[in-house]
Amino acid sequence: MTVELPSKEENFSEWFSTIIDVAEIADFRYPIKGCGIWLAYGFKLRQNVCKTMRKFHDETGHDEMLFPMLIPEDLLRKESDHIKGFEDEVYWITHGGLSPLDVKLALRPTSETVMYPMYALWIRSHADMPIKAYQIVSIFRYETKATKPLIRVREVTTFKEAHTAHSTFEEAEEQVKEAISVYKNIFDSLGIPYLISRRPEWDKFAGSEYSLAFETVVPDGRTLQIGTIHQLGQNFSKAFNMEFETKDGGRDFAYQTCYGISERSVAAVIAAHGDDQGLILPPNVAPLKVVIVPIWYKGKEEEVNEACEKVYNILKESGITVKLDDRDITAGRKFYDWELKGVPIRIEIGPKDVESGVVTFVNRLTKKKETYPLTPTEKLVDKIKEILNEIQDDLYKNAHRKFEEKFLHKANSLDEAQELLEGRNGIVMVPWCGDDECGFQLEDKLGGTILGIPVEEKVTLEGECLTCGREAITFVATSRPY
Ligand code: P5A
Ligand code: ZN
Repeated sequence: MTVELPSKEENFSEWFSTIIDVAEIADFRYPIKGCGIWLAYGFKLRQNVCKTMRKFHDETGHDEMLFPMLIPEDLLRKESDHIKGFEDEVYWITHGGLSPLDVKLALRPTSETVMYPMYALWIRSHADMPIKAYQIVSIFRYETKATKPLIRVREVTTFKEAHTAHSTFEEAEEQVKEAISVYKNIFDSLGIPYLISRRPEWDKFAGSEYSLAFETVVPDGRTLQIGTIHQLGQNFSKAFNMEFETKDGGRDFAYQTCYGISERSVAAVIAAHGDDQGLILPPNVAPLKVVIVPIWYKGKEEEVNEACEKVYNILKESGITVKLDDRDITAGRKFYDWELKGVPIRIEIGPKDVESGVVTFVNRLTKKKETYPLTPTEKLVDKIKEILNEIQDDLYKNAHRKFEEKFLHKANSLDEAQELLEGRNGIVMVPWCGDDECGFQLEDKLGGTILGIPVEEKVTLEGECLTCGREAITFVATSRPY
């Protein structure tokens, strides 16, 4: 059965839910809201995104570890701002079998309070630092806003959280910078455009000194926060008694940072690159880079199959993930399926190709068809790698062009800003005096959210605070977020 996809540009939300289902990414019919199943194809995509996260963390000296999922109530309550921020989102375990537990156990909503008591045991002197650990695990948040597959879930199954400890504040500041560059590398290799901003005071991570957020924009013009980085200062280290001997023999508490990314990053890949025929997956993370479809004609099946198998083996040996689709259904149906699943290159081989010693490529992004000689095989492999690189680059460029041209705006008046947000135009920068109260009023008037002060965007400043009319000290990014 084939389905007509909703238009991605005109009805993104519908398109997204449909594609998750028909491209076999995930199934969210499980009877607990916000909990879903990664299907085989989606799981492979997720694994590849995790691989990308691991690569950039590992190569900057982060160590992958694994900590418990349960938090005793007293530990979760140790840092007072932290628990205030998470209180309404925690799932509690109250019983072991039929017996009530002496101490309630929380399912981790994030792992600061799991990891830091252990850090306190590990850190005796400045020489024990830095600690740079991460894990990719499930966390649980009883989200009150409407849940949405991969975007807002209650079991976050792909929570990459990194937690660091340092002997000076300056080192922790350097770590924030490294985290920014790790996250840039991750999102860049997924081809996802982003704006980095410093969250306003009232919206920083519970227990942090300040928070930075990466935001992307999906086709309906709403922003999606795809990652955050937090300077924790000494808030947790004091609460967890992470005291150490300094270089000059004194005592101090560790300086910390943490940063996280979830399956929203997979949602962002899907949102950034698909079209009305389905997904278009960046070759860097596509579960299959190439699919081979035999074009059978009566009496010519054998030679077509032979050529298909030959190409399949050549690609497999050269390390390109490839599938030979020999299902007994029409070739047209196969084209449809693999377009839906976003496989970057389709190779078609029919009797005519066999006769002329060529294969036919179809590029999923440009839909361009091209033939290329089957031999010498090294050249064929090089050609395929070249097309994969082209697709990777084009996806990056297209997504970034669209982001910059369509979704980044500046407004100097309330009307202008309102109109832009109303029209679902992504991120709108407006002048702001820096006062919290003005910020709240601005959010009310705009019917939007202040994301924060852009960290790297160079916006020249002219204008008055849209709420109070005083001279603005900065531009803030505003949007309608998911
Ligand atoms: C940083 C890692 C933290 O929890 N503690 C450890 C810090 N930050 S955060 O901003 O609360 O979460 C990090 C990112 O996780 C994604 N995320 C979610 N994704 C899907 N469903 C959810 N319910 C959910 N909650 C958070 C966001 O991308 C967020 O930026
Ligand atoms: Zn103001």
